This record gives sequence, structure tokens and C-alpha cells, in this order.
Amino acid sequence: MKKNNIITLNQFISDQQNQFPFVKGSLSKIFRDIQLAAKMINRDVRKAGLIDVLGNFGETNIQGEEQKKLDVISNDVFLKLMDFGGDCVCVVSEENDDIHWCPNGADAKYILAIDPLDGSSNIDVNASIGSIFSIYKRLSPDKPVSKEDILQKGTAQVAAGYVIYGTATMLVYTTGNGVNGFTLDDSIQEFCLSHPDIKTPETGTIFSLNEGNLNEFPQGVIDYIAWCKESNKEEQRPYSARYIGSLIADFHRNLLKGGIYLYPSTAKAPNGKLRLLYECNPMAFLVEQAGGKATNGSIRIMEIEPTDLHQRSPIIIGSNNMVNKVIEMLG
Ligand code: P6P
Repeated sequence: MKKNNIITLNQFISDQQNQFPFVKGSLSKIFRDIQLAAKMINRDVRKAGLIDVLGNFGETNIQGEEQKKLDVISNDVFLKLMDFGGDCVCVVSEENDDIHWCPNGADAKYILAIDPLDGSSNIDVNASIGSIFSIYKRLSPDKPVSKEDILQKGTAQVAAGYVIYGTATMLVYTTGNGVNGFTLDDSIQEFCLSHPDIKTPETGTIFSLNEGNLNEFPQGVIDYIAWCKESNKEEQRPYSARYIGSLIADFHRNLLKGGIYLYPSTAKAPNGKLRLLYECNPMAFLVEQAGGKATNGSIRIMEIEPTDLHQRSPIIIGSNNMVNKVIEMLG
């Protein structure tokens, strides 16, 4: 796209306010704070090797995963900005066992679910990592927040997106009216529209999963991977295997080029590894808005009724035709 003029994320959101009234007020202020968090995390990620934020924090999170220093720093940035902004009543974070209640947010309308820094095993080796966010509206602002407000299905999301700290830093989001991507222009420290109205190809030639677990996958997935590797010139098979071990990096490449990402159930992760509230649901919202599909193998990811803050789900997500092929082979 030839860029005649720069459209910043703030300008884009204020333009959207005219078209979509609900994006007014506190939701756009939450986006402002997410942008600021992204810029602050980007700063630390870019200097990680120089300011002693690599390595382990020395504790593990509820997932039993060793917390990297940047995980904790990123989480603190999001929580502090949401506390200061007062537009969220609470935050569900991968890094916090329990709900983080925002002190100034008692009357706020929105709930934020985040994975503040996903792919953290890649931090020390300079591979792309990212932040994921999902935003819900509380169901009854005139009553105290209940479990029902927090554990809403993915279909109830009012917004979702991610920031990828890659060769460029990009913020990709949806409010249910398509998907748009903004690239951080370091010279002016603004996210500028670079990928308007992203649509993911109906089919692709990339499959992304950890084949080390292949023998533990459901038979339909094993059959699908074998099918991807068969020679069929007409259908451009064998497909290409691309897996970085960082959901956002794998998802972002497949979103733009076409492809499929799978994290099925395994012996070690009988419910899959990815968390429903702040990984599966936001990515499912984005991919559907871009014309793709996301399932747990049986039902649409966004139809899963959550029962726990940190529950996991198997996920098969990406180009529509590719996800449908896996569903067909799962029988
Ligand atoms: P495995 C990172 O920890 C993550 O949650 C995703 O970003 C990534 O796709 C996946 O786990 C990698 O998991 O088991 O293949 O190392």
C-alpha cells in the first residue's frame, strides 16, 4: 500500500469512534494504555541484552513455568498502567494466580485478560515474542463483579489483539469490525497503520506445530500432518513446516501468508498448552475477523464456556480450508 499519509493508531481509533460508538471513552483509553505498555515493553525487549533483564526471575507462575525477568517486568507495566488509567475493573494475567483488582476501577466497565509476554522461552535467544490482550465488558455494572463477568465466552469479547516484538514492532487488533495492523515508527514513537483490513488467505501451505509431540497427538492430527507432507503438485503439497515456538510469531506469519497453527492435547498437556482466556480466545477473535477459523477440534474456540481463569484448550487455528481439513480428519 503506497502510504500518502500517516494514520496513527490514535487517529484510527478516533475515526472509528464516529462509526462505532461503543469504541468511545474508556475503551479507547484502554487502547491508549495498551499502546503505552507496548512501547515500554518494546524498549526493554530491544535492550534486553544490555540492561540485565534476560534470564530467570527465580520464581514460577501458576502455570508452573519459570518466570523470565521480562515476563515480570511486562506484567508490572500492564498492571500499573491499568491501575493508573482506572478504565478496567480488573485484569486476568497469565503471570498472576488470582485476579488483579484495579484500585481505581471499581466503577469501570471493562475487564482485561493478558498474556503480557508470550513466547518467553525465546527472550534469551532474540526470537520474536509478543503481548496478547482480550477485552470484555462486565455484564452488570450496577452489581459487584462476579465470576460470570470474568469467565465469559470468547464470543463476548469487545476487542482483542497482540503486539509482536519482531523485526518491527506491530500492534494488530480487532473490535469486531475487521483486523488492522499498526507498525511502530520509532522516529515518532507512534503506531502507524501499515496493514489495513487484514484478510487471511482461505488456504495456505504452512503448518505450525511441535512435531516432537507427534506420537501423542490425536490420530486425526497425525493423519493431517502426514497428508501435509504428501506430494501433490496441484495442491502445492508437501506444505512447509514453520514453528518458532512463539505463538504470536507463528500466528502472525500464518495470518498474513495463510497457514495453520496446532497445539493439540498431548500426554503432558491433556487439555492442550495454550490458555483459553488470554491466548486462544483473542487469537480466535482475530482470525475469525480476518476470515479464518479456530477450533478445539470439536467446537469453535469462542463458544467454549470458561470455568477457570487459567484453563487450557487444544487449538487448531488459521486458514479456513486448512482448519476444515483437520476437522474432517478428526472425524
Ligand atoms: P512448545 C510459549 O510458551 C507458548 O505458550 C506459545 O507461545 C508457543 O507456541 C508454545 O508455548 C510452544 O510450546 O511445547 O512447543 O515449546
